[in-house]
Parts: sequence; structure tokens; C-alpha cells
Amino acid sequence: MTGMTSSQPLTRSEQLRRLPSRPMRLTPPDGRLVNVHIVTAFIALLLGGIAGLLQSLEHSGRVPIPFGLGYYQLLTAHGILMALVFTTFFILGFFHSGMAVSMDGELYALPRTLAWIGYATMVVGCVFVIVPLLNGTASVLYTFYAPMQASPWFYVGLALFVVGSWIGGAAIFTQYATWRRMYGARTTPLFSFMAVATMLVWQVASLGVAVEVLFQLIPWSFGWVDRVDVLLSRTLFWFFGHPLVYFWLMPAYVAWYLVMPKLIGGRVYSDNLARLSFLLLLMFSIPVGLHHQLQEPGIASHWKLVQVGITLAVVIPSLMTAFALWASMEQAGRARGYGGMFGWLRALPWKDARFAALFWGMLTFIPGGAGGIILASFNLNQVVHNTIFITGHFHLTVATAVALTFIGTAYWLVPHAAGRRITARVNKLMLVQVYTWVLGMAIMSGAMHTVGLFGAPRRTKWIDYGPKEDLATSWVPYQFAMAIGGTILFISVVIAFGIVFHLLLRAPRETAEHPRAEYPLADPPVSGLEVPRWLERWRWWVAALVFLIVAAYVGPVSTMLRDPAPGAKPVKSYLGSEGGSKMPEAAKASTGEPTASTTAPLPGVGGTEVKVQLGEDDGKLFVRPAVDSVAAGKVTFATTNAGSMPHEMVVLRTDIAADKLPEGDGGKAKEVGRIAAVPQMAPKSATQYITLDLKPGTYVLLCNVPGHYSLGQYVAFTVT
Ligand code: HAS
Ligand code: CU
Repeated sequence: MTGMTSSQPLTRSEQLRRLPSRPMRLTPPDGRLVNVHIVTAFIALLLGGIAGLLQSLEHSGRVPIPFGLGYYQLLTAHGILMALVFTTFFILGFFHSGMAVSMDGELYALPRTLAWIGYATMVVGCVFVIVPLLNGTASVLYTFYAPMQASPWFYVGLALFVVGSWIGGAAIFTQYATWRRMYGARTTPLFSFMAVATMLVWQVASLGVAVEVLFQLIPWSFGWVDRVDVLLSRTLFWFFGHPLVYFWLMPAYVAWYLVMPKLIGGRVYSDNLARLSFLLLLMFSIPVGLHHQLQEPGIASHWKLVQVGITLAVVIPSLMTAFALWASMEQAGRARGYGGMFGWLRALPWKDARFAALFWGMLTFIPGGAGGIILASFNLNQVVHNTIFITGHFHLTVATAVALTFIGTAYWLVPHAAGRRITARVNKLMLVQVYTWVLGMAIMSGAMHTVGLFGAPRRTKWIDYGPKEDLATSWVPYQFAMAIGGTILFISVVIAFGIVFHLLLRAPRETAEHPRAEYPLADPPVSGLEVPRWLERWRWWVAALVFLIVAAYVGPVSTMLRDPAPGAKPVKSYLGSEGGSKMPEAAKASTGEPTASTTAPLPGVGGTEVKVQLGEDDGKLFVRPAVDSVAAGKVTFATTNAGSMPHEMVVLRTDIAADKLPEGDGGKAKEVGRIAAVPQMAPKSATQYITLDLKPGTYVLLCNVPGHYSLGQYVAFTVT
């Protein structure tokens, strides 16, 4: 019965039957919608995997990145493709499928149309993102850390992508609302309850990044404003960034709560516990972004404390989940007659790859989550912040617990939606894929965690402070291990990609006696307690969420608005500083220009000597001539690099003010009116002398190592 026909109130036991009476089966139009999403996700997974492989080979120190691609360019591509494109397309595809099967067997017309529009908008957004990524104008790393600046089209693409995901979310909300209007008295199926809670997290969280992109990054990258408030932009980003990780995790929880028990022949352990944990995730996963900014100056420590407190609160629903999952496995095992403390583990279907993928995902989340609790503690965070320990943490959480769960879910969802079957041979290959992933990640993430404790930085191409630097040298074997793990992972990605395409296009079709791959959703518990109505009073929950956000954010953000730090000019740093064909070179003396030398000119030969110091003071870069003007004639600049990074000195004769030079390529200023240059000097290297015949006029002395001009390394110089 569908409930539409009966107007009498439902009996208690009817209310408890929350599953549709029809077999769970996607209709062909819904199947197409779902598979288009999943296939897009897997294409992103493959491309992101290639980027990851090249990065980790670079880290081995033996295989440089080919094709003139830059490390930071690949790192940005890897982050965007894996963490945004793969996850979001997968999640929406999975959710549309579950909304269809658990609510009346198919998507209603409006939600289906919205889902397609959302999909198309996201694809257009991706194209806008990919073009600047490929041409090297968006190597800003995944977390959009202003003042690193990308091409404005990159941000426009991201904004479109987010808007597309909102339209996809609207599809889920309208399916839910329509169903609720029709079946008011019935308890909402657990799947749709969870999908709605997850999309609410996404909806609220992405408002933060939307504000950052629309009001800060887009105007600044188009050049309509020239400075950006870095602290505010990071705070808005992390308002989004932490709930983002729960937007990835909650769909994995859907599979763990609902699919895993079905695969082991059990039931959902507790329907109400599952719902409550999702509500707690909705409320507590947003007001916690400051735990990513614990080392950020400019935010008072009491606000950090408040948000760390809420961070520990958001751990609770995960611990509830761990309890419930363990319990449903133990129940199913014992029901099959296996006893003992851990004997019931033997009853689990280890040879079923759909289960193995979920199980290893869950198991990995135990150390992954424990690592998160370590990171949330201020003192421990100080030890590992910005080290590759963090990268190790999220390769356990998102890149294994979540990614492996999504892959394992695709293994039944894709053939189900395509009307095909899973054969024993493919199941074996899936097992190979699951175990190669676990092995590769154990090596890679293990090495990252360990070497992070020794201080190895994250987001860094290669660091070698020279042969005598014992600390940096001690990182090398771990970097090599990361490359081995990364290579195994890449093999696993390729297998997963192959399996998904096989299941979509080649696997045997369903027949009368061999049905298609099952859509495995577990039944609610037998002795189900009624689901209290207040669990679904979304207005209350959203109001509570708004209250928490206000309590956690209004304080620190109003301080930032009242007392803004001086804005930062754009830095397009890494484009030029890593080698490769697209990378502009640091200044070299050009033919016809005077050259610098370490030999001082003899007295009387070099004219007036002007000592110039290059360097940096408390992070501020400078060019510091001993005098700011000199009489026309022969002048020798005696240049020293007193800093701790390489610098150079370019001499321009120009009427343009020193701070107004036009922008050149790759984070450099345009060298208008250049007359000479002292090429890059290593820190503390020998003084370089360059003798020039200077005419009266205004000059600019600057360091044009990419990014240094925009960090203020220039000075005006007058010749009278
Ligand atoms: Fe995190 C940084 C804290 C969870 C992802 N995190 C990151 C970044 C990412 C990320 C991507 O406080 C880097 C961002 C960047 O680029 O800078 N994280 C936490 C905490 C949790 C946590 C407290 N993180 C996640 C999840 C992620 C994720 C989930 C992705 C999906 N994280 C941090 C902090 C930082 C951070 C700091 C910033 C560090 C810095 O300095 O930059 C918690 O919510 C975790 C709670 C989870 C548990 C585990 C429960 C276990 C379960 C499995 C049960 C399995 C069973 C199997 C029962 C307590 C549910 C049975 C087994 C048998 C043997 C039978
Ligand atoms: Cu976080």
C-alpha cells in the first residue's frame, strides 16, 4: 500500500513500516540521472589520481613532474578534483538514488528536473575551473588561501559549481517536501531523513564560501579592489571548510548505517539513534571552523576555546555512530551463532567486496578520527599545524573512510542503475581494489603522520636545505615511502575506474532468473520505538544551529570587521618559482647590459659606491640602498643579500612610481625601462658589484623574484 489511498490514520505497526512496499528499484530515467553523476565523479577520481601520482613521484626526489606542469598546479588540481568534484557529484548521485527508492520508488517530476539543472550547472562550473588550472593561472592550492590569487574565472567557476550543488540540494528538499505533504502521518524513511540533514549542512556551510568568493575573491581578482582582508577570508573559508568534511562524511555514514547492516544480513541497530546523531552533526559541525585557525594571529584565544569545545561536541555523534555500527555487526554475527568476544567477526561476509569496502572505510576512520581529536587540541596542534601530519589525517578520513565507502557504494549502485549484474569475477577484482587501497594508504598516510611529527611541511614540493641539514635529510626515506604508497593507490584508482566502467557498459544485463545488482538498504529494527515527531521539526533545529553559529562567530567576526588588518595585495607566488616550461625565469643579465661581479672595481674606476641591502625583516621584504639619491655619472651598486631567501636586484629607469609598476607574468612586475640587473643571489652570498652610467631621472630598484615585488621589495631611487 502506498498510503495515498487510505484516509484512516495509520496503525502503529504500519507507521513502523517505513520502507516502501515496492521492491527498491530505480526507474530507467532515475537510473540515468544517477549514473551520469557517478560517472562524472569517477572521471574526476581518475584525473585527480593522475595528479596525485605525479605529486608523490616528485616527492620521491627521483621522478620530476613532466610536461611542464607545476607541482602547485597539480596540487590544486588534485584537491579540487578529489575533494570537490569527485565527492559532490558522487554524493548528489547517491542521494538522488536513495530519495527515489525510499520515497515512492521514483523522483517526482520537479525534483528530477532540478537535479538535471543542478548537474549541468556544476559541469559548466567545472569547465571554468579547469581552464585556468591548466594554463597555470590558478595554482592557489585547495584552500583558496588569500592573498594567493587565481584568475577570476577560477572563482567564477567555483561559484557556479556551488550554485549547481544548491540546485541539486533543492531537488532533494522538494522530493522530501512533496512526499511529506502526501504521507504526512508516516515516518520519513531513514535514508531521506539523513539526506535532508546532510544537504542542510552543505546549504548553510556553503554560504560562508559564497560570501568569501562573491564579496572578496571575485572583486579582488578582477582588480576592482586591490586588497583583500586575509583573516576574514580565511575565517569565511573555514566556516565552510569544516562542515565540508562532514558533508563528505555524512553520506558515508548513510552507507554505514543503512547499507552495511543489509549486506551482513542484519537490521539497522537503532533508527532513532541514527537520526539523533545526524541532527547533532547538523548542529555542531558548523560553528567549529576556528579549529583550523588555531595558529592564526588576530583571533582571540577565548573564541578558539569556544569552537574547540564545540569541536569536541561534534565528536559525540561519531562516537554514537561507532557504537551503533559495532553493535549491528555484533548482533548479526551472534544471530548466526558465533560467540566469544570477537568470534562474531567470523560471521561477516569478508568475501563480499561491497562489505569489505565499507568495513575498511569504517576501520580507517578510527585512527582518522583519533587524529582529528589530537589536532583539535591547541598545544598538539602547535606541533603539527602545517606539517604533512595534517595531510596524513585527511588521507585517512576523506581519502579512505569516505572515498573507499563511495567506491564500494558505486560497485552496487552503478550496475543497479544500469540494470546489470555483478559477477563473481568482478567481485574478486573489487576485493583487489579495496585491499590495494588499504595497503597503499597505510604506507602513504603512515609515512605522512610520522614525518609530520619530525616537522616535514605540507604543500611543499621538495625541501632540501643542503647536505648538512640533518633534519631535512631525515625526511627523505619517508618521502620515498609516500611515493611507493601513492603509486599503489594510483593502481587502485585505475582498477576502480575500470570496474565502474565495466559495470556500466559491459557487465551482463539482468535476466528473469538473474536479477540486477540489489539496492541494499536495511530494514528498521524489529522492536522499533516510534520515531518522535520532534526529530523532524527542522525549523527548530535550524534555529538552534543559527543560535550556535551566532554564539561562535559573531564575536570574532565583528572584531575583524571593526579592526580590519591592512588588506593584502595579490601574490601569484608559486607560478614562477618552481621551474618547468611555463615558468618565467628569475632575472638574468641580458645581452648588452652591464654585468655584476663579485670583484670590487678599483678605486676611481667605479665612480660613486652605493651599498644596497636586500633581505627581509619580520617577513617584510626590502631593497635598502644606503642613500636614496646620487649625482649623475658612474655609480657602483655594491649589493648584498642579507636575508634568508634568494633575492635579485633589477634597476629600472622609469617615471612610474615605485609602487605602481604594471603586473607582469607569473607574479613578477613588468620591468619597464630596465637598464641592468644583479641576478639572483643566495642568502649571505658574496657582495655583487655592478657599475652603471646613470643619467639624471627617477629610478626603481626592485627584486623581481616572483611574488617579491608584490610583497613590497622595491624602492624609489633618484639621480640628480
Ligand atoms: Fe579533520 C584538518 C579535527 C574529522 C578532514 N580534517 C582536516 C583537513 C581535512 C580534514 C581535509 O582540530 C585539512 C584541511 C586543510 O587543508 O587544512 N577532524 C578533526 C576532528 C574530527 C575530524 C576533531 N576531518 C574529519 C573528517 C574529515 C576530516 C571526518 C573528512 C571526511 N581536522 C581537525 C583539525 C584540523 C583538521 C583540528 C586542522 C589541523 C590544522 O592544524 O590544520 C572528528 O570529527 C573526528 C571524530 C571521529 C571519531 C571516529 C569515530 C569512528 C567511527 C568508525 C567506527 C568503526 C567501527 C568499525 C565501529 C571519533 C565512526 C568496527 C571495527 C571493528 C574492528 C569491528
Ligand atoms: Cu575541521
